[in-house]
Amino acid sequence: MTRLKSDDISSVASRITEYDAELQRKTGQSLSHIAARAAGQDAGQFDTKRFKVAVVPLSCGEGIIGGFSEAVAGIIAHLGVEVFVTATPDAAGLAEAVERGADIIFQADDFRFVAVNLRTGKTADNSVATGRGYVAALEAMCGGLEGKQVLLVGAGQVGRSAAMAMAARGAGLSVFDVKQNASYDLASDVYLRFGCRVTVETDLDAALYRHRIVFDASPAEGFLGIRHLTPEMRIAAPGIPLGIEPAAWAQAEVRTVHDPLQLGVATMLYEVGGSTGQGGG
Ligand code: PYL
Repeated sequence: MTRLKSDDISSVASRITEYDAELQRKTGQSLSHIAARAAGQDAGQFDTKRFKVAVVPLSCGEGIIGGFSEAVAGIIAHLGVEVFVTATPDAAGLAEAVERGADIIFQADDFRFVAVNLRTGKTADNSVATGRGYVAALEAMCGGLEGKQVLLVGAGQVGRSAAMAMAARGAGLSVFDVKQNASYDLASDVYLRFGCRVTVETDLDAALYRHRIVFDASPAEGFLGIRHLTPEMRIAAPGIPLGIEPAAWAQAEVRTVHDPLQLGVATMLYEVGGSTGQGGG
């Protein structure tokens, strides 16, 4: 998992309204609707007033990322839920969150970013939620994924979550990973769970010419260029850094969903806040 930098997230809270408007232009749906659907919830049934959320900074490992907790809180506030960042980090922050009446806690160390519902015990993992959230956004952007062929780049935690969510929606999958056995492992897991065959790609450049829908769940930079772009291409790109080369971004942006935290955090909130539906790692 690539570690975010302060610069990646410095404008997330201040630009969240513009971000949501852009998302609606690209997908026809708002962040709350996409995240609710990704979490198996009905946005209309989700009572945002029921919850108080605490974001607790963690100083372990490489330490606190400036602005990270505030970015997470900004996304949650935008969704209409009461939220605060604890004044203290770590164990003191956990105690502060509980003492101030938090129902749900968000916290991230260098290995996992999780949400925990203290009332129900439900948990959500950012990698799993990000895969699901981006699939819901891609589905909205493409008018459905049933019977459509998608090239998944990256068979890591996010890519795996996305593969399962796309297979569940009836999409045809091709997968490329620099570690070929990761592709074959994912292909066999998808076949075991859904009975559908996944094509393992070994030449990424050639695969990009043959696919109109791309899910970039890799930390690779700039592998998708202008030469690959076509007017009907649709791209979901949770991967940081962006897999689309800078020269292609101007042309690709209108058909690409890409953000450092928004879709994943929103989906986590609906997963742990929801009454039914799946959550967890
Ligand atoms: C959750 C993000 C998404 C992509 N990479 C993940 C990452 O950067 N993880 C590290 C998060 C560290 C947060 C730090 C803090 O500010 O509380 N412990």
